[in-house]
Amino acid sequence: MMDLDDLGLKAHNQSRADSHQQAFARLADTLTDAGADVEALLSRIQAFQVAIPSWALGTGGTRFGRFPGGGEPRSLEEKIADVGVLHALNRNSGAISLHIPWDIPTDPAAVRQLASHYGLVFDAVNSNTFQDQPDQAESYKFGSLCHADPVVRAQAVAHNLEVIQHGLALGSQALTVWLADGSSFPGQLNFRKAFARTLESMKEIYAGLPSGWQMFVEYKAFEPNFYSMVVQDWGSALLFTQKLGPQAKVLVDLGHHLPNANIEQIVALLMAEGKLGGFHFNDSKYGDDDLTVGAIKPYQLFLIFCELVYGMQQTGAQPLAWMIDASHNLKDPLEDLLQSVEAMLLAYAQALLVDQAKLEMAREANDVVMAQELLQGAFRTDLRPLLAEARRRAGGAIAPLTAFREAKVRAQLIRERGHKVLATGL
Ligand SMILES: [Mn+2]
Repeated sequence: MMDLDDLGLKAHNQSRADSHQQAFARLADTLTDAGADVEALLSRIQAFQVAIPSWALGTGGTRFGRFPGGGEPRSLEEKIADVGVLHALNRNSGAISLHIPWDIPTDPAAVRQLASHYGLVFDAVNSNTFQDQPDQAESYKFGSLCHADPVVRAQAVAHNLEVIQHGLALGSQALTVWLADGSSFPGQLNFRKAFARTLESMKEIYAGLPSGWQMFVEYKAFEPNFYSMVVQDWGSALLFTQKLGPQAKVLVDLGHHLPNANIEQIVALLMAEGKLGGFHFNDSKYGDDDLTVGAIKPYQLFLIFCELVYGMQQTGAQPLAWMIDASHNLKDPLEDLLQSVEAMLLAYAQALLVDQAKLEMAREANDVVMAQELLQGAFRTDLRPLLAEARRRAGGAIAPLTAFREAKVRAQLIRERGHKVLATGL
């Protein structure tokens, strides 16, 4: 296992101390002059923790091919170590989200201990009824929770209940259910029956939720089914969660909408209903592209965070589960995750900067120009020195990506794990 002392964070921060302090002091002056509370911003940034999914630590594939990088984690323990490295660098990656059965812990107590050694907790656990496992009796080819055959539905329900048990052993408090169920051809599926069967199955899962747990229902407009998905949009997800009960919430994945959907408006309404539970961050240009957060549409990301910040102010801090859900073929997965977390933190900090009182006045006065000025003024403020200061104070790196490269982390991992390894699960 990689020793976190090998990251050389002290030397990294010392070599950048002067230029960082100058940049931060300049920014802090500007923000203070504009009426912002810099210390309050710093503590809110430090408190923001993003869950890293266990499946994002290897090089993702496409339907056409996969080009693995070296040193990918070969076990759950190595995945935890990788997230530990990320968290040591940026201090904002303090949670890990597991996919069952890809990451079944054989010794939960030891796994928990290892995670806490790195300062990590276990976020939502994810069930998987979108592919068949070698040892399973029934196939999910024609659906899982919606399947016409009650025996298949029962198997899918039992799997979800088993996932909850794994999560309990690790200290998780939420189950995320994403279904590939749907149809690819008109006439294939009775929409109403598919919905009703799925609801009955979900009720059985919901009944098995421990107290204090939440069940997140994740929707997706299309793929892998290309005519209809049983949980196709936030409307159907909201219907399911309303029928299930207060422990059921909707999970928004940024890549799961039809093109040009106004995601920030969806977020606003779900929060107003108290029904937003979790978030999967990624970025996309066409569909569920699973690209690095903020890589394509950083302004949309900012507008979404504006609604999240406003919603949290209005309804009290709803404990939302923030997670990255991205995977692609090109970058070092750990560098990619550092970029994603940074993009989220930047959008969050910029959203915190928006003067909500002035914005509301502009809206009430129909001052469209001023409303835009207020939003874009925050979006165009370079808050990177603020993030760096938050990290430095929390014991992380002033520049995580640079520190990662300076410490030659990937080379160390390749020496330890080898060149031709495949991360388990993908
Ligand atoms: Mn997702």
